Amino acid sequence: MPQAEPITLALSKGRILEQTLPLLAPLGIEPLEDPEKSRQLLIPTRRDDVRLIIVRATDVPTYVAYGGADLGVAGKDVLMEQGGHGLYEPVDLRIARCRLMVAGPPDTDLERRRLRVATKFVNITRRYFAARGRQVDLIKLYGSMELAPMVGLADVIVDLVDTGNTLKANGLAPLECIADISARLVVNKTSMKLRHQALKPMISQIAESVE
Ligand code: PRT
Ligand code: MG
Repeated sequence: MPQAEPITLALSKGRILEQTLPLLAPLGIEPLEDPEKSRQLLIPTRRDDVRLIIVRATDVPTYVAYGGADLGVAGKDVLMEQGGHGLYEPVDLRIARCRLMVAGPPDTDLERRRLRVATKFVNITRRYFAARGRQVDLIKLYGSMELAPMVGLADVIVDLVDTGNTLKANGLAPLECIADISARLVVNKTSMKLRHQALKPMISQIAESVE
């Protein structure tokens, strides 16, 4: 009998990988090479029915939604920003936790007209301020958001905050919390139907690892 395609799980390097592997170990899902060091992006595990793929954090929902992976781990920030279309989100893994915040110089008047907001989270930011009836000018950045207020590019930023050290080092303060963030297990909707027998127990076991 031909062996079924292995179940493919999409992860991103860094804190997601680091904090997800301990949740997978009890299921026997342990990479055969160090994904953090390997140049290979498709990594076999101790289970021959499961393999990992290593992609950019922001690409995880795309791989899973289009079936390039059956499962993945993505930050709630990424899912909120992109919309999470075509995905089930069955488990809050409670890892890679942080907060999505409005931050700026401590004396910032958030009610000022046409507040200039620099962020990579343009969709979340637009929705957040629109829901409060505040008109803002959005400036899309891809990184180093903390710099924008210091050089006058923006009044405030919307970014992820964990310890707050990055903000503080750049003379900024947290001003408002938009959302508490953690990583979620995401599942392709078609896989969930067609590979239910294999995926259902795996999802339950991962959920148990979280407890
Ligand atoms: O780094 P790269 O551009 O390749 O991708 P990425 O930044 O999307 O990946 P990664 O691994 O940095 O983040 C993956 C996910 O981890 C995010 O989508 C979040 O869900 C989650 N996460 C948790 C964080 C943080 N905590 C976090 N602190 N992501 C980023 N940060 C950054 C933040 O942007 C800021 O620059 O850390 C800095 C703030 O940290 P503190 O501790 O100084 O407040
Ligand atoms: Mg990063």
